[in-house]
Amino acid sequence: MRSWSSPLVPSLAAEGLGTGPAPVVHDTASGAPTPLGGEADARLYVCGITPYDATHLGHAATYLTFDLLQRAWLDQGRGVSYTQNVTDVDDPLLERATATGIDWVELAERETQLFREDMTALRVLAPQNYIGAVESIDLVVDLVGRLEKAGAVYAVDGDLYFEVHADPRFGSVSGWDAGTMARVFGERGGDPDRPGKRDPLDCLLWQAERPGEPAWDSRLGRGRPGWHIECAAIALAHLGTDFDVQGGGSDLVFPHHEMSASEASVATGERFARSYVHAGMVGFEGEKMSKSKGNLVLVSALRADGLDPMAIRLALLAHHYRSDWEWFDTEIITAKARLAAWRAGVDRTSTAPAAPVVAALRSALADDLDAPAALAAVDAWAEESGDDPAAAGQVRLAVDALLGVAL
Ligand code: 5CA
Ligand code: ZN
Repeated sequence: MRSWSSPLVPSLAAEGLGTGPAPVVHDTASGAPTPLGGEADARLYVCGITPYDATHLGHAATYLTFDLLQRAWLDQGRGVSYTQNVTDVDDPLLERATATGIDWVELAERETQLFREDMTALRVLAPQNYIGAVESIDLVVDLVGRLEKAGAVYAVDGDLYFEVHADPRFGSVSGWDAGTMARVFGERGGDPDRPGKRDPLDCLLWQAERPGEPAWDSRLGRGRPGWHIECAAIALAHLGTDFDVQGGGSDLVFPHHEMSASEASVATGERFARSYVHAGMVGFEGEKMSKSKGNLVLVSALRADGLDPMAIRLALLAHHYRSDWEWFDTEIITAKARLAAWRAGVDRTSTAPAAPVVAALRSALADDLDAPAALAAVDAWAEESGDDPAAAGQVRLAVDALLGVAL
């Protein structure tokens, strides 16, 4: 699938500003701060959208989290290999298509294109591999074959299930107990009560064709892929095993990331991802912002209102990625004022020196992607006066490279 075009990331090293440290982030699986070091290119997989509605601020906040992580890696002088999927066939998409009378392929294409435009406007770094579920069906079928060889697959009325306990480490991503898993599994697309399953948590790998739904011919019979195996197959094919980070919003910790990790490690005998990084949930008016609740604040709507995408970016960065937070329309007023203050700051002919603010930005990012601390450092610099004629240009570059904000 076509990706979008990434903004250029200036090299601070090339400007004589040195390099940054390896980022340390909170890993959901271990529950501990984890240094994401290494010499080779960092490999990142982030779960992409299910394109049945436009990008809301919660999605944008999640993708910005991994944009910051990549900027920290790039500032170290490390390359990044980034893969993101598009769940372009799944129940919610098909249900929305039926409810609105739009062809599901057309709906997916339209919303994916809008997402690309939103990401471009927000200057979010693009994945090199932007991969749809539909174009990955062969990969899914192959991976199910490997699970069959491992003896971890069984059928219920023609649908194929993954036996989660084939993975001795099942449960290690979320760390949840069986009762919590069973409850949340049912709430998030799972089918714990389906008769014929060996374990309530076993998850669907391949769903046999249902009347009126799209299906593909395969060795597994005519049908379509389950959700978790989609991300396992795409990540393994484009990044390999033992990649650095599996990312997404915290609603994906269980079952999605738990299941993908187990499927991939049973199929390959190797670890799926080294670390699991999750962004908090963004709410609006007291509830999680979600398509089904209809309380979305859309990036495209804010853009259509003439709001500077850099102000939207700053409004999102004002919250730490791990916190759950609520959007209030007043956030945008604060963000516009901040953007104006920063722009006035870099337009001055002489300012306070750049080195301390660059160091503060780097240490804030390296410390679990602490964007609010990074913003505070730039706020302070923009208020301070000084007689350095070169600093404004350097701060402009650092804000671009590390925070992705074009001043
Ligand atoms: N296609 C799947 C992942 S494979 C999916 O969850 N799609 S989604 O469109 O529902 O969400 C896209 C991304 O945004 C996911 O990483 C999800 O965790 C994140 N996300 C969804 N809602 C919110 C929210 N309210 N706040 C923050 N992030 C969110
Ligand atoms: Zn996913």
